[in-house]
Amino acid sequence: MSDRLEPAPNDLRAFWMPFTANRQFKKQPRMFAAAKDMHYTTTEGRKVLDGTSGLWCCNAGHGRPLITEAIQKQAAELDYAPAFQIGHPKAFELANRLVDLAPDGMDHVFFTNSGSESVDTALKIALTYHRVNGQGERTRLIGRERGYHGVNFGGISVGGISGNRKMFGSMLNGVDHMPHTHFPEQNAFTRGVPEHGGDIADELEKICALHDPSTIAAVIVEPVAGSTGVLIPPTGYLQRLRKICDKHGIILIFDEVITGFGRLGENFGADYFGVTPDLMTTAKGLTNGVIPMGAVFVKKEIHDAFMNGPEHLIEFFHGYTYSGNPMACAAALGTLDTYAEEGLLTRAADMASYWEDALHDLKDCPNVIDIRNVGLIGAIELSPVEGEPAKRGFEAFVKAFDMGCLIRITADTIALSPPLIIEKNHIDELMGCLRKVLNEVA
Ligand code: PXG
Ligand code: PLP
Repeated sequence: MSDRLEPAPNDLRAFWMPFTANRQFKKQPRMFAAAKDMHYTTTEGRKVLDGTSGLWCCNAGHGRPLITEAIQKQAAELDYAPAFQIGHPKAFELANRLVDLAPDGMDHVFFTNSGSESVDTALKIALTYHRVNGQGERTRLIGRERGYHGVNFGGISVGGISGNRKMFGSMLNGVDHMPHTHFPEQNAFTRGVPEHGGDIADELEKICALHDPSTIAAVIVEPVAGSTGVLIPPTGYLQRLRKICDKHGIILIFDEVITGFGRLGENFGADYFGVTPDLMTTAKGLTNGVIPMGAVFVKKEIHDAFMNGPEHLIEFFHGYTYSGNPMACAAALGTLDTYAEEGLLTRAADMASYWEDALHDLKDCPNVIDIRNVGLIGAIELSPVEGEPAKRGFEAFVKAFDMGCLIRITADTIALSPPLIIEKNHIDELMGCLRKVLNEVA
């Protein structure tokens, strides 16, 4: 890292920032100029503890040498190779390494550039699979209220966050939504997986009855809903979904963009909950967030159903200019090496109980109405200011940043997902900072 930090720019007009309160930001900018391990450094040279792994993606922390070296070497050796009809060695090596990490039977990987692209790719694989399998009438897609599946049209159609949908017209046809799994009255302040509510999965049976199951292509859920404020599935819920999908020949997609790559203390959420989906969407932790990349994991039977017809013809009419981009592959391989060398994919399991205790200690802070945790994920839900939802949450975010901690907020819920390299002293520092923040927000 160079000693000199890049100065803050003084003209902020042109950049229309994503998912940002642009006018507020430009009056009071927050900018990072550097990052190493557990900390960011702002353009003023102030250290900020990373409580969120960037945006849930820098699972190995920042500035990790194996990743940096892999990218530098790759840029000099092979910068880009066409993604269609031509390959390069690292894409194949990476795909093999990934399927070795995946649940048994998920033997193939399709590369994308983000979680949103992984989701739209998985929906297309599901639809095409039924077509090539002689069940072309299966066209309906089922998501869930409060689900987040990225921002592309497929993802917002199956997604269940109203703010991400309401401006964008009718989206995809033939989509329905299951109810969400959040039961604060029964489950508030549960440590880990909540007991109440697993039977809400049976609502899927009602949806099947309504539309006739033979019209349904796929069901997509996040094993743990992250973006919507950390909703942990009640005991038995995912098992029930799996059973209903099996009964009706419906493809079950787990969106593992957040839960993949060690967040819960196992390779994937599927491993943690002991339920194997048919397709699994990933991104984020795949490259430690360093270079954009996503991957869809596919069960052998689904992949093999495509491998028909004349061999010179394309089997799946889908792909991105940057699918399996060499730089992204190098970053991913450096990331997997880092995870393996440091045992990071299971480290959340070692830290989870200390994390849980420290988090739930904040129960007595003002305005706290729920605390939730699983693996190295935490959420603190605050009561909204009357008539001004999201205000208290936003104030907490700004205060925490000023006090040296990076947190995420969804409306009035604080979400935490620190790098998996976190030590106990960092957990103490983060919770200490949050206690001060919560005592100060009005
Ligand atoms: N699926 C899931 C489950 C996600 O969490 C996406 C898809 C989309 O990934 P891309 O790479 O297209 O952003 C996500 C992304 C937050 C937050 O603070 C969450 C995400 C992204 C940014 C912020 O909750 N999740
Ligand atoms: N728009 C145009 C005009 C294009 O030519 C392409 C790709 O060739 C795309 C969009 C899609 O870009 P990407 O493959 O990076 O998703």
